[in-house]
Order: sequence, then C-alpha cells, then structure tokens
Amino acid sequence: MASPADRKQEQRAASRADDPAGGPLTTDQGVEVDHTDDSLAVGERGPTLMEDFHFREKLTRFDHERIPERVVHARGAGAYGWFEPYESCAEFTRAAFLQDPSVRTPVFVRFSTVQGPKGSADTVRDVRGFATKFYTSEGNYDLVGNNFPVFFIQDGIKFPDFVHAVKPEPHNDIPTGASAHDTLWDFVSLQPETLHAIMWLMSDRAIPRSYRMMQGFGVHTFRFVNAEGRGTFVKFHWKPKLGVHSLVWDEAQECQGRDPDFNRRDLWDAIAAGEYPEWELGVQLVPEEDEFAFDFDLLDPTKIIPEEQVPVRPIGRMVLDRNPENFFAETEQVAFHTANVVPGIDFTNDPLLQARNFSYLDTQLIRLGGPNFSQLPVNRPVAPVRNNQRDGYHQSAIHSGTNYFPNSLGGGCPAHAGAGGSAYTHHAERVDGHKIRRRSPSFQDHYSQTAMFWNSMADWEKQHIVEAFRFELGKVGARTVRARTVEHLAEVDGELAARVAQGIGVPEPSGAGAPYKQASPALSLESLRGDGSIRTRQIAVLVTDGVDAEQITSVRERLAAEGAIVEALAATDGTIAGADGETYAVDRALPTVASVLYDAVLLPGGPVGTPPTAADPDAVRFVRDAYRHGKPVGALGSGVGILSALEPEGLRLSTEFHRVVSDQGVVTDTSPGPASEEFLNTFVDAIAGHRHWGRGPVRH
Ligand code: HDE
Repeated sequence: MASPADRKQEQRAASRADDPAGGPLTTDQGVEVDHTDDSLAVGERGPTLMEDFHFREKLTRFDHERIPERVVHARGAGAYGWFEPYESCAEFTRAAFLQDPSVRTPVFVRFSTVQGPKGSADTVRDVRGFATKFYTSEGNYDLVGNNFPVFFIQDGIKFPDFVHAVKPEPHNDIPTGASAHDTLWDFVSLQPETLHAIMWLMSDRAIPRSYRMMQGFGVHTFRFVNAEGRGTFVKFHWKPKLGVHSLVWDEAQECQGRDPDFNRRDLWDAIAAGEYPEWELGVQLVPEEDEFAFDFDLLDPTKIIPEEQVPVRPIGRMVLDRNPENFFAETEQVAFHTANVVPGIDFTNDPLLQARNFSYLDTQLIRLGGPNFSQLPVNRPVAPVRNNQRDGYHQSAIHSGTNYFPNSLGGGCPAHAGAGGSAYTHHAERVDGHKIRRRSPSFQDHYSQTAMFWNSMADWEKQHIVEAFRFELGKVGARTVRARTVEHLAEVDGELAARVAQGIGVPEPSGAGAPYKQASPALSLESLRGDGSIRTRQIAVLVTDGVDAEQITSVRERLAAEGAIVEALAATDGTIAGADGETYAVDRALPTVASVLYDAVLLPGGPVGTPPTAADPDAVRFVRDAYRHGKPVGALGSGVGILSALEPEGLRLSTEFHRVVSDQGVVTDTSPGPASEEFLNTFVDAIAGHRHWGRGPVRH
C-alpha cells in the first residue's frame, strides 16, 4: 500500500488537467478549435459576430479568472512535504499521525505576509503566517500558526478593529504592505494588549531572511487528549533546521524593489534544487492540574510560556520537498481552518481561538464561492469522506443513494462511527458560568512579558527594535499618537521609551513603570542559530577580466562543498578572461542583481597591483551595501584593495600582508594564488555567523 505521503500525490495526480496525448486546442465543451487569433467577423474589417462562441467563451472565462483575495494573509507561497514523529506521543495524544515514527503524513504548508495584498512585496515588516495542513489517516488537521508566538489582541471580537487599523487607510488605500501609519499606531496606543506582539513586530523576526529560516508557533494553548481521555495543554513550536535569520531593515526595504518575490523565490528555488527545508515540531506540555500555576493565563494569546519554565520537547520533523504545480489551484485555493482537528487534538477556551474556529470556515465560503471547497485537490483529505452534505455551488462529486440520517433505504449508511473507536470526541471539559461580556482579570497584565522580550534581546537586537519604533512612529502624522505610544513603552522599559522618544521628537516620559527583570534567553536570535551550516547561502563573487581564476575555483569548490550557492557576477553577462588566459562563465550581470539578494561577497584579486573590480561602480556599491548590512566580505590578493572604498564606512584595513586577517566578518588575505585552508575556514565561519554587528556605522 502506498504510504500516506504518496497517497496525497496520487490523489493529486488524478486531478491533473494535462492531456498526456497532447491533442489539439478545444473549447470547454471539447470541440476542436482551428484558429484562436482572430474573432469571427463579417469580412476582414467588419463587426464581430455574436455567434462566435469560441470568442465569447474565451473572454468570459478570462473575465472570471479572479477570486477575492484573502482578507488577511493575501500574499503567500506554499509547498508540499511530509511530517514524521520521532516516537509515539500516545502518552499525551491519540492523534494517529503522532504515533508511529515509520508513518509519514503528507502536508501542505503556506507561508504568508498579513497586511499587504496578493501582489505586495515579500520583505515587508510584518508577521508571517505559517499554516500547515496535515492530510492524516483520520482526516485533515490544520495547524494555522504564525512566526510570532503571541498575537495582537486577546479576543477575536477585536479582530476586525485590529485589521482595519493595520490595513491601508480607507480614504487613500495607503500604505501597501506596511504598518507605519497613523491608524495602526492609534489603535496600538489605545490598546496596550497589542504591545507584546508589537515588540515582536519591531524586532528582526518581522523581516525573515527566508521562510526556511523562521520559527512557527501555534500561538494558542491547545489541548492534547490521549486514549484514556486525559487532557494536556499544549503549545506548538516549529523550529527551522537552518536556524532563525533575518534581514536588516535597510536591506529589506531595498529588496522590496530589487526582488519583490524574494522569499517566495527562495522557497521555490531551494525545493527545486533538492535543498528541502526542514523544521522540527516541538511541544510545550502542561498537565491540566497546572492550569493556574503560571503568573499569566494559559488562555491569553498575548503570552508565551517561557521555554526556561516549560522546555520545548521535540516530537517530530517536517520536510517540504515538492513545489506546487499550479499556484492558483493549490496555493491560492488552499483553505485552512483552525477547527480542522483530528481525534486527540482539541481546543481551549482562548477567546481568540474560539473566534477563529468560526471565522475560517466563514471566510472560505465567500472566498472560494460556496461550500464544496473541500473537494478541491489541495483541500481534499486522504481519509475517506462519507456524509449527507450535498449540492451547493461547484459540487463535483456524483453522490448516489440516500442523503439523510437515519435511513433504512440506504442500508443505514453512512452509520455513526462506533463509540470509543476512531471517531472524534470533544474533550468533556466542565464549564459553568454566567453569560457576561468581560475580559478576565487574569488577562490584564500587558507589560511584564513585553518587558521580558525586550530584556531578552542582545544589544544589537535592542538597537534594531529602537530603530524600528523610530521608523514606524516617525511616519505617524499625529504627534499625540506618537506620545501616547511612548508612554506605554515607558510602562515596559524606561530606557526603551527614552531611546524611541529621542528619535521621534516627543518628550521623554518622566515616570518609568515597574522595573521588570525577567528574561528568556531562548527569545534572542543569538540562541537560534540552527545547525550552523551555510547550506543554500547565496555567495556573490565579483569578477572581471584579468581575475585570478585559481582563487575563484578554490573558494567556489569549498563553498559548494558546504552547500552554498556561488555565483560569479561581472559587469556584463557572458564570459570573462581569467589571468591565465582561459575564459570563464559569468552567472549574472551586475546591473541585474544587487547585494541585497546575496548573503556574502567575495572579491578575488588579479595578478596586477590594482583590484580588478575597483573601477566598476556597481561592484563598489555592491561591496559597500554588503558591508553596511553586516554581511561577510571576503577578499583575496589584490581584491583586498577594493575594501579601501569602505574606509569612510568605518572599516579599518589591516596593514598585515600575506596572512589571513578576520575582523567583524571581513576576511582578507593579500596572498596571491588559491585561497588557503585557513582563509576558507574563516570565511565559512563568517558566513555561518550570518551578520556582523560590531562594525562601524552599519545601516540597519
Ligand atoms: Fe487568521 N485568518 N485570524 N490568524 N490566519 C485568516 O482565513 C482570523 C490569527 C493565520 O495561508 C483568514 O483563509 C481571526 C492568529 C494564517 O491560507 C481569516 C483571528 C493566527 C492565515 C482569519 C485570526 C492566524 C490566516 C483570512 C482572530 C496565528 C493564512 C483568509 C480571532 C496563530 C492561512 C483565510 C493561509 C488567515 C481570521 C488570528 C494565522 C479571515 C478572526 C492568532 C497563517 O479567516
């Protein structure tokens, strides 16, 4: 029998629309068409005829190609893959896909930004969606998470307000893919429950280097239920094997123009190249009897459980190994729903989660035009579907027999699943109370975990947060809103508030709030370096005629062996002539790329005293940008000379010759000839370090 991972692909294959025989063009009715370039008209210059059914069908179909984009998370990219547990989780949950390490469950994952429309740029400052559909043997399970572990509001009834505030302003539809505007910050300044998530939004987590290099979180506290009916609270974490890495803000902004598809292209290219991204699924487990053991409420989605308090226990891994074949059919039409759960996974009374359990089905009905969207190939479970749900728009199944329960005429089918078997049973939580509209007092502390996040950051992360607040609030026209926000920040941390205030022209708040001391080191990017490899890192080598080809080859071979992608860039595409007189292929022309599209740059030398690329302004700009953005810069032989262009940026070039010198990710060796082992090791380490923050006046 095919493994479930294959079963999804087999099912998908059955929906492929290609004609393997490759027959001629037809209408939707299968009538062959001999000419699709001119409409049927009276004479060569006469009016078009109504009778041209092919013309009318073609235009009508085109007119109807669009569906409404998602009201949030409109822009996304997806991929198929599989999940396997490390060992049985039967002690905590009866979910079948978490029992057997030899069973792989197929998945589809969609990553997204939240604020911008479908056509907006990838590298905006925003939360990223991280939604996973597990096609389990017991039905579909959707873990619809984000790359932040906390949300902006506590109760789903506020969601329309929050989304209206962050979306482009209603009068002019500005800004696209950005939160730096008055209405969002007006909302934030009046709604301190947003602050914890806002800290994440101002941090580098909001500008990931790659979807493959970000964490995912279920956010809410969910509930595992085992075969005996025992519940355990659970928080879900995805941890990327490649580590968590971000862009710098200046770079992210430039990238929006240089390659608006930066993140989706990265995902696509990696999978196409067989570099399958991988995440570990971890859980934080809290026994039900410990529900009140914390100084925050487990039901409050603006809080995390610090990992130092409840460690994240790894339970399995997910690998994405297949790009979709059709963006619209699959990535656009995939429909996630928090209420798609399987036996062994249940909800809690988190009011945000409860609202989501209503909203996702509701939104699919309008977005996908009716109730039959679960028949679309990407949404179809691999588990059998039998019920009396019928008809409606876009019904594509041909049902037969009875359509009600109970029945005798249909042999009683489909019958109830037997109690105690594999059917879903809701956790029998006892609930008792008055009907009220009131936020729980246990949800009232908005500052201590916000401060914990700030306290946990490395100095460079704090600096980036301050600069992000200054950027965002600096774009807010209403000074009252700026000042009110800073007053809330003073409740979090006096120093944070003062540093932000200094940059946006509002008075520094006088009274600071409670001095919160708690920190969670697991929150800093410094603790999330992953496997430390440089796999799939993009390394630019700037080349020109006369360059030392041996140097390039020595670096290229080593970096390629480490899994990095090395590209030779020259002023024009085609070939260059190396110092040895041989011709070498250029991968891309410098004017078609930019430093922001690469992780590191190498400057090889030539036999003559001057650095070969120093005369090319594009090359100089490339290196300067890489340096400003904290990226590793390697230079060999006379290639080191180009670095003198960085002295105004604060670079102090070493006066030592013919040895490897490494300072803040700038690795040089003026020796001619192939790169030494020491140089290569040091350069690889610098690339693995991602960014180097101790440089002079770096552009964040
Ligand atoms: Fe969503 N959210 N959300 N959300 N959300 C949607 O569903 C909603 C929330 C998340 O790639 C919508 O199909 C409400 C938290 C992701 O297709 C919609 C509330 C988290 C995606 C919706 C939240 C998320 C969505 C829009 C507050 C992280 C993209 C289109 C009660 C845990 C899924 C759609 C994809 C999409 C509603 C809050 C994550 C309207 C009402 C918290 C990753 O149904």
